Amino acid sequence: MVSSVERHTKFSQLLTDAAELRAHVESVVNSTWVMDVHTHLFPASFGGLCLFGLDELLTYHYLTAEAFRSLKISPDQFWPLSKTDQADLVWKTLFVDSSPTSEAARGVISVLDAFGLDTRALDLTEAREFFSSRNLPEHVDHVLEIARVTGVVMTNDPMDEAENKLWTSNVISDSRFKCSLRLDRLFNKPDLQMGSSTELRRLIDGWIKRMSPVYMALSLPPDFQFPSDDSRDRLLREVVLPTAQEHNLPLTLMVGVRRRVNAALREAGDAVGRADVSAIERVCAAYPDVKFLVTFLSRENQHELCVAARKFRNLMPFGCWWFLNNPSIVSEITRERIEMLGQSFIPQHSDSRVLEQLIYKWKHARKQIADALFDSYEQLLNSGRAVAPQEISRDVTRMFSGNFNEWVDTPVSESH
Ligand code: FIX
Ligand code: ZN
Repeated sequence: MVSSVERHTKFSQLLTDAAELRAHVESVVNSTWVMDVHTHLFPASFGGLCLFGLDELLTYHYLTAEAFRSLKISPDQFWPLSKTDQADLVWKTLFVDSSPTSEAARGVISVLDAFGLDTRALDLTEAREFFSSRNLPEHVDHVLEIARVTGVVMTNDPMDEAENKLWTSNVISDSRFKCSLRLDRLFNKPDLQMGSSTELRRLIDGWIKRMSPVYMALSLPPDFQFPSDDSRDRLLREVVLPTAQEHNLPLTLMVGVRRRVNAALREAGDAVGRADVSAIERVCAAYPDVKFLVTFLSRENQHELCVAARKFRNLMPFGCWWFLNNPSIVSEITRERIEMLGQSFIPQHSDSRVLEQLIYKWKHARKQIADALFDSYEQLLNSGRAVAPQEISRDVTRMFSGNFNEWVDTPVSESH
C-alpha cells in the first residue's frame, strides 16, 4: 500500500527517511550558489577599495570592538598604529591569549582553515605571505568559488571622493559586483537637504544613469517614524520615493542603528536600538508600487517584521544584520521566517567588508539555514507530506537568489 506521504506525486523520488532528508538538505544548501544582497565589497579593479587579506580581516570593526574590551591600550593609542601592528595586537588578544569563540573571531579561523593556514599560529608571517602572494583578480574568483557566491551587491556612496573618482573615470566594472546607491550621506548633509527637491532629484538621476544601481539604500536610526515632521520625511517623499517609482528601483531600508555611541571606537562604536516596525508598514502602505527590502538590527523587531511582511507584498525581509549575525540568533530568525513566510524572504546577506569574509559568513549561515530547513521539512513529513529533492532545490534557489532577482527585475502590482 502506498503511504499517505507518497501518494499523488509527479516526482519519482520522495525523501521519507529522516537521515536521507537531512543529508539531502545539507547537500543542496551547501552547493546552491547565492546572491549576496548587501556587502561593502568592491572588485579588484577598484584598487585600494578592494579590501582583502589577513590584516584587513583582523582589523574588521567587529573584532576591534571585541579586542578593546581586553586591550591594555586605549583606542586613541591603538588607531595611530600601523595596520600590521593593530592586526598583531588583535591576534594576540583574541586568538592567542584567549579562545576565539565569538562569531567574528571564529570567522577568521574558518577563513584560515579554508586556505590550509595554521589556525594556532603564534606569529602571522606565513599567513601574511600567503595572502600577499595572491594574484588579486584570481583570488577574487577563488573566494567567490569557495563561498559559492554568484554576485555581491556593493554599497556605493556617490559622495565618497575616492569612489566618485572611479565612477567618473573609465574604471573596469565586474558584472559580479552590482551597484547599490547608498543615500545615508545625502540624508546627513544639511546643506544638501536644503537644496530644492528638483535639484536633488536631478542629482540622484545623474548617479543612477552613471552607476546603474540595483537598488537605493538607506540606514535609519531606531526612532525612524513615517510620516513625520522632519527633513528626512521631506527627502523621502519628495526625492527618494518618487525616484524609486520613476526608475522602478527598489528601496532598501536598514533600520535600528545608533551611530557612534562610543565615537572613540570609530566604526566599532555603533550600537543597536529597538525600532517601530509600524513606520515601515506605513511606508509600504503609502507606496504599494515601490518594492522595499527591509532589515532590522534589533532582535526584538524580528517577529513584527515577519508580521508586517505578511501584510505587504511589497516588503521583502532580508538578512540577519550585524549584531544578529550569530548562529543562535540566525537560527531563531530563520526558523521564525520559515514558519511565518514560507520561502518568501531572503535569509541572509553577508555584509562583508573584507573579501575573504564571504567564506566564513556564508559557511556559517548555510549551516543554520540547512538545520532550520531540515527541521521544517521533517515536521512536514511527520504531518503527512514528504518533499522531493527537486522541491528542496527549488526552495533553496528561491531564497538564495530567486527572491532577490524577482525584486530587482519586475514591478509589483498596485494591489496588495
Ligand atoms: O550601515 C551598514 O551598511 C552597516 O552594515 C555598516 O555600517 C556596519 O558598519 C557593518 O559593517 C555591519 O555589518
Ligand atoms: Zn552594511
